[in-house]
Amino acid sequence: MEIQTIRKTPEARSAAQLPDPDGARAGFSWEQAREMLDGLPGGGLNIAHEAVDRHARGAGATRPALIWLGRDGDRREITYARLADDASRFAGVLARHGLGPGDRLYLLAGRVPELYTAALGALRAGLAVTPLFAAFGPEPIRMRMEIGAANVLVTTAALYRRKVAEWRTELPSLKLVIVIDDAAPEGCAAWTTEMAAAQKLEDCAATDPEDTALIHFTSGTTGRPKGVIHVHQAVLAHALTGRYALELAPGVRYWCTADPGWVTGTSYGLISPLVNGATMIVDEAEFDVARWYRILDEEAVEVWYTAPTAIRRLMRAGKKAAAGHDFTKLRHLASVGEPLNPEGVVWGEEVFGRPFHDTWWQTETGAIMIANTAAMDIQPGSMGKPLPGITAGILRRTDDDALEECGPGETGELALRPGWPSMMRGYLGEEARYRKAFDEGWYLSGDLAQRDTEGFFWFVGRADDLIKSAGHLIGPFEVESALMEHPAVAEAAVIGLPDETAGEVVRAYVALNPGHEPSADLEQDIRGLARKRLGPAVAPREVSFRDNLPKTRSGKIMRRLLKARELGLPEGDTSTLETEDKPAPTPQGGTA
Ligand code: 6R9
Repeated sequence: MEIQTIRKTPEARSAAQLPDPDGARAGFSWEQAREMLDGLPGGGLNIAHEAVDRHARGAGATRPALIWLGRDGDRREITYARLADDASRFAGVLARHGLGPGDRLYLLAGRVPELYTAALGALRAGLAVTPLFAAFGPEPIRMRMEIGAANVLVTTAALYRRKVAEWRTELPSLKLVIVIDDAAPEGCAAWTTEMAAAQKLEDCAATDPEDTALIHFTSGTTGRPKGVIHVHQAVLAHALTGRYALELAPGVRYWCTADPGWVTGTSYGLISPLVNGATMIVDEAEFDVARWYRILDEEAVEVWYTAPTAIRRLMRAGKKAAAGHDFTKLRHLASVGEPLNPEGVVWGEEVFGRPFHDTWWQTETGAIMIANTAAMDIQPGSMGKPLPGITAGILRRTDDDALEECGPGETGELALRPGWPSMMRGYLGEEARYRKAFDEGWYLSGDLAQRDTEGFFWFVGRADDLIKSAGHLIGPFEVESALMEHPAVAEAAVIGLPDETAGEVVRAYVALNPGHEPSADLEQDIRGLARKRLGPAVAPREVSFRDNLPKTRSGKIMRRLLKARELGLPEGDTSTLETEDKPAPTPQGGTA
């Protein structure tokens, strides 16, 4: 189909929070943007204070902060005053256990109100917060809690029993486990008992803007997952980008479908909407076509932030599935996490009367960097333009290993000039890895992209082997390590193969140890082990047997060669496959 520029009406343009992104950039400074925040006495800054306390003390007190939709039909409205109250009480729970600044709290639960209370309470008490996916298996959970030396875990009894209990004693840093349910397993404290026994922590911890607030784990191509450090100051970027890219404002009914285990569900499913005084819809249930249309309609959602995998699944269900619903309240639709096909953008217009607005960012950037804002005309398929305060470039390496900017339409690595408030401050315990992400004053994103003559950015693919499956960023190494634990497996290689709905699916290739023969039973057994260890979101969909896997002379598995072969693509310049620290000069097929 022929995809044309989607032009915004003058009314839409003037109603937008950001009149003209190119114009707004010129007069913009982060210093001035600080007016959006309140701040603590003495120059301190705390995300929880900005997100709830200040609204709870003012005109926003009785406004719903969170509308919670339970899996089984419960519906609860929690006002800003109530949320601030609960968070202060939970901060008191932590203080009562002697926990405070310097300690680390992990969250492992579904999207229940306590998760939001715990995150805000911990920030208020000065702890660093790490949300994990409840769908993770025990292995990724344990690895992330070890790397971060977790001190407190908030979870459910079932998740604790299934995923933590077995190895808990091997993590000495973990002093306290609080389960949200009433009946706590041995060695755990119960949420209601703790909350009843605690005093509210009246004063917010006097955190400095540069104190660690959030640690989000993201995958790397090699080695362990990376703990990305974000500071309280990041809240300024959450505030501003939420307003400009998502049209958030006081009272706006907003639904972010992302789980807080993913950075999107924390930056834009918790902090940004609250800082902007919006009302967030939180749905406990997993994706379901009929349920989602009903929520958009019945909850009168005005701003919706979702992901291409979900959009594709809705598209697949057909337009009929949306029939009979009223979407007239919906003012702004946005997407993140994977390439948004032009068809998806246009489909938004057809079904909701509004196009989807693609946004681009990463765990490392902490907030939206490039976006199609409400006032902009949309080039379907483009990620949009850098927001005010953000400088982006497309770079390539010269023969003498320097960086230079590419011309319009040329593919290179998408890079950003550091300096915005939510830029990561480090990878936990991995200074060298952190430093490697920067060169010549640029942060190198690991994505390949192009910029056109009008300044729109277009995603091309990843420069490395990371896999994006249904929005999850998956490190092949972590999956390979789990496969290697199977006694029959001698070697494993994991790649992403294109998939119509999930974008990419995880596919594993294994070579067997002597004495083992390929069979359907063995395949199932290996896949079963991976699923148990890693959880369904990360485990390979399929495992194929190979006599041997392509390797470099130094013994590194050449995932990209495997992928090129699998997809029947040219194998390209294999010299680039030997190192993992340099982007390949050309995009790899199948990822865009
Ligand atoms: C927020 C988030 C980051 C990687 C990123 C890129 C991919 C994100 C995208 C996109 C194409 C977009 N990605 N947004 N690709 N178009 N609009 O996704 O963080 O999980 O760290 O993933 O996701 O490859 O580098 P994270």
